Amino acid sequence: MAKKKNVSASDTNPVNDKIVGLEVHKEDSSNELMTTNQGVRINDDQNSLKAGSRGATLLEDFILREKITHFDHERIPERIVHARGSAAHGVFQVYKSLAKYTRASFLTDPDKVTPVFVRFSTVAGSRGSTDLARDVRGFAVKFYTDEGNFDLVGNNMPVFFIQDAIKFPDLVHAVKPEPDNEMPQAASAHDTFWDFISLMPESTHMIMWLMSDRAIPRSYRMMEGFGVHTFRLVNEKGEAHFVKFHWKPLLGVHSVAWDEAQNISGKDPDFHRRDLWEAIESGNYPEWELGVQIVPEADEHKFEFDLLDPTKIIPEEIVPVERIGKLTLNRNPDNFFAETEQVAFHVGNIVPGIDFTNDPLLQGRLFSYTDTQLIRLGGPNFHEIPINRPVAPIHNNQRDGYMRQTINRGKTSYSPNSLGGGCPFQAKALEGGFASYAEKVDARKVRERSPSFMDHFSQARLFYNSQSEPEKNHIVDALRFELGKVETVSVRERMLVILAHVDNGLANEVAHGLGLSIPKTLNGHLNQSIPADADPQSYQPIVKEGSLARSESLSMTGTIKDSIRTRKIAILAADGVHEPSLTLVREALENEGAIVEVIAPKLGKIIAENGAEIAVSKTFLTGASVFYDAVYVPSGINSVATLSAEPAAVHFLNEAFKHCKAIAADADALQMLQQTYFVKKLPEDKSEKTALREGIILHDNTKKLASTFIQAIALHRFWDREKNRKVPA
Ligand code: HDE
Repeated sequence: MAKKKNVSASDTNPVNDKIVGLEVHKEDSSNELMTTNQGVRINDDQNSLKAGSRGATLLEDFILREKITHFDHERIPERIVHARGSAAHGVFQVYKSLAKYTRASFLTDPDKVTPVFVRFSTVAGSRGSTDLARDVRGFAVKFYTDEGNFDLVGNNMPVFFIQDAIKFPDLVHAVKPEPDNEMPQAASAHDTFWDFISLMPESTHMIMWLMSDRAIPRSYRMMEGFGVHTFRLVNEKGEAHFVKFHWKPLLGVHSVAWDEAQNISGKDPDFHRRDLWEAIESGNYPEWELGVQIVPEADEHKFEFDLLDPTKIIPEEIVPVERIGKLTLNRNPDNFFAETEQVAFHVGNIVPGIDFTNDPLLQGRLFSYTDTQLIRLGGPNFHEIPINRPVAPIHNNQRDGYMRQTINRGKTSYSPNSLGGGCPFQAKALEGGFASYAEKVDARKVRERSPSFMDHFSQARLFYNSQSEPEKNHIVDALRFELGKVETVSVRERMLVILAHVDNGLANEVAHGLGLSIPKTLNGHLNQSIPADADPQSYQPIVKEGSLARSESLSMTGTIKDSIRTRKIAILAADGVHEPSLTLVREALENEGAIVEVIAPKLGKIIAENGAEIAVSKTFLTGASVFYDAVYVPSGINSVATLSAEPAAVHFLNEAFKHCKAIAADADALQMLQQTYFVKKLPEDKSEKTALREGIILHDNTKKLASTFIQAIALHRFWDREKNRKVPA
């Protein structure tokens, strides 16, 4: 049990109870002889057994048969949603006891280090699809607590498309590739998705998030996570509070540009996977703080939305997020399939001190996750797969089934029993036995939606109004892109009506891009998701204004922008580069924790002006500006001349400009910038203020350049550059 502080999150070779537990299952072939699965040593793994060297292969070749049979069965069904994912091990530690709210041991003992396994994912694409799809990201955390596994199976957006689990198969059928031609892959920009959405106004708030840059994160390490549903925390006395869970990344919340995302998808579809892997390998352990919004039970009905409605947030202005602990990912898996693919999350895995609410989406999920693992992992014993095993011991009367690993001893597998001494015993609450929160239920069985769920637009509007100008423009662009890919005009028009309920300006701008106008009247009702015998009127959205005009935390503008830690910076150079400048800037960046790579016309080394040799990381063929957060061009007459004549180098800069990244160049490297299309937009003065406004740093003093460049990179992007939308690159 992880009672003692046995690991520090920053250990370079972190060990915790879960890691130790996994150890016994590991295999390492170094210096070993090859065997069959029966342990028989293999003498020839190159040739099958034949009747003569040119003869037919013999059926008796058990080595060939075993190898091929295993191979034939190496694939399991991919997850129906969240198929594409990447994961890592880590630890969680609470800052101070939350005993006032919960009895969960991992939330009450600040000395306790709880092992975790976290899987990030996209939703719609297949296992091999791009990381940079416009999509929701899964953020699933398995806490191996000493009281059993607690899974916080969340997303990087705080709301969801639908309010009731019964609509989930419809939503997923609509967003997945269309069934006749299996197109498009990992994309929502197609008719069936928008057809469904345009008939389901409850999805409007989520659509605002999905069309925002939150759907194209810069890194898994730079996105928020949310439990989405309202859960309950229950303390030792049995008192409950409602709770919403948040993950706040310590590197801030940052996204890429849509054009950049599409480029990355072609050049490195593993971009997020690689980023996570490399950060952990290099000791840059990703960190998040766990936040909670706590609401007393008595306040359940005090909000202008329903706490049980998963299409609503509790604005942070109304209930602040209290940061209660830290998650650190500090170890990559050893084997993708065994760990990342076979991990089985379940929103229903809770521990004493945490409980559910009646959110109808959550209630449906409670069924779905076990059910899906049964087919995906092939039987009821998936909890025995090493990555899924709790660190807490398991004792019960469940037995047998496919792939059973545990060898249960004794005669009794039933309870009550006397032959087995009554074992295993039920645990009293004081012994840590789970007791469900005794919520009072007194109701009729109905298939209905509560009227308190019917305000579908006020929070969508709150989200839109809380965005900065560039963020709003990105939403307009995203909608124009997505609806532009929709071929059915009536679907586009229905969406315009929905958007008009959010903001007329938004709807008009999207309409303009689609060459349409917002239809005056809708053919039929806004909400078409109505039971056959219900009054359609009672299912129509309630259109109302929320009391809050803006909520700062919904915009990424105010996120953390004071560090360049783990940011990737390209230095463009060729033979003849001025080595002292290159080295000074490189060292200044690296001192701040950035990762610097030299890009040159060819691999190997470049010879600097002063004869120094500089190793090249990538060429213009293997590197691209979309892999970097910023770019620097050092001086050196020959280097600058070579790069200026190299179209790929000029393109590199043009693209970095287009994607609003910080660009620095020594004054002597100006010739290079003169080849770019943004030459006319170069700042006129060299003041730091201008440089930090424009994101272009030109300086003859390399030291000053470096310090301004560092501040500029920390600002992430200079979205205002997009005001002039003529950005070819
Ligand atoms: Fe999931 N979801 N989901 N989901 N979900 C799955 O379980 C489901 C929902 C989420 O990295 C599946 O093991 C239903 C909301 C994540 O392995 C499946 C409903 C949220 C992951 C399933 C929802 C999520 C899943 C597919 C509506 C955010 C990936 C494979 C009632 C709070 C976990 C699997 C991983 C995966 C069902 C809605 C998050 C089919 C029925 C809301 C992060 O069971």
